[in-house]
Amino acid sequence: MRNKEDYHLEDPAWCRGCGLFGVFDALKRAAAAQDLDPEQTVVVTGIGCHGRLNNCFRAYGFHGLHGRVLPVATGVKLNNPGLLVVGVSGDGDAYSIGLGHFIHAVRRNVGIVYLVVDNRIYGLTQGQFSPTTEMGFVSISSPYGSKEFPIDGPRLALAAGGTFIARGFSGNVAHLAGLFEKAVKHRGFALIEALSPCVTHNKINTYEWFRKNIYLLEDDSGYHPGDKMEAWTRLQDSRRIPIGLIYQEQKPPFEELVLPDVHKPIAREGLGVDVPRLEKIMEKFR
Ligand SMILES: Cc1ncc(C[n+]2csc(CCOP(=O)(O)OP(=O)(O)O)c2C)c(N)n1
Ligand code: SF4
Repeated sequence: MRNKEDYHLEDPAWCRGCGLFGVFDALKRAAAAQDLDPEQTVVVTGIGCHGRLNNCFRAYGFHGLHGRVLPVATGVKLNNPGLLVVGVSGDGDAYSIGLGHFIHAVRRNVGIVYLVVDNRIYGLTQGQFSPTTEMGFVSISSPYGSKEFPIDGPRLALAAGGTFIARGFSGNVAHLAGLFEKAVKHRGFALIEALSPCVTHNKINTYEWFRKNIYLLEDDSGYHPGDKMEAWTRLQDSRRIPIGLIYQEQKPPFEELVLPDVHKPIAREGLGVDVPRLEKIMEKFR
């Protein structure tokens, strides 16, 4: 049985007090609680402060291009569906440059866990506003205050047919770890958005701010994550941010639908792969 420290490769180089420490801790706790095998786990990260997780969390890792976590993670899962594939993005990585991939991975229900660390800012590039930044926020790229209405990842995921939609807070590590454990057990695409302060570039959405504005869905005994309309209503409430498992349903994962086709004959003529022609094309790139 592994313990939390077995997943600790090295100390991360984040700013002191960054919410990413809480995210890292939650990942280690959840991995230890489930005794995850690092050799059967792949963490795919994008470009951003969150991307440093590959350096410090023990598992196979792929630190890819900005915004391209989900195509890589999908490719890994389809090639080796037995692996636990965890994608990690920032709010810029996921909802700005990576937004198209996000919607399609959600609707396809690819069997991966997707952790979006939402600090409502571009951290690595020194504090430009992001798609989740609040209207009016003053930053180096919005000196007169942002004029854009922010988007909400869980709301987008629900509209796109998401099957596991959760939100945690890096200031509540035990709760975030619990969400990660549930996500690992889910069959299909599991989104966890982790609200996470960037203490260096976002002086508005601090630990105190999040604590004041979030509430735990688990505290509400009348809330059931299977009720889509109720999930939608909670996500629409702009005064309070729900934390917890927001919505879950069962649908077949993409890989279970796609992979059996590999062994089937192709029904219509002309749709098969012309291998000699393909090899000729590939030869040009060698
Ligand atoms: C194609 C491309 N466009 C832009 C960049 C510059 N860039 C690097 S990280 C980043 C945003 C980082 O913000 P986020 O994804 O929210 O991650 P954080 O640093 O906050 O964890 C940008 C715009 C890049 N590396 N590649
Ligand atoms: S810049 Fe912000 S997100 Fe990046 S390590 Fe520092 S506090 Fe964390």
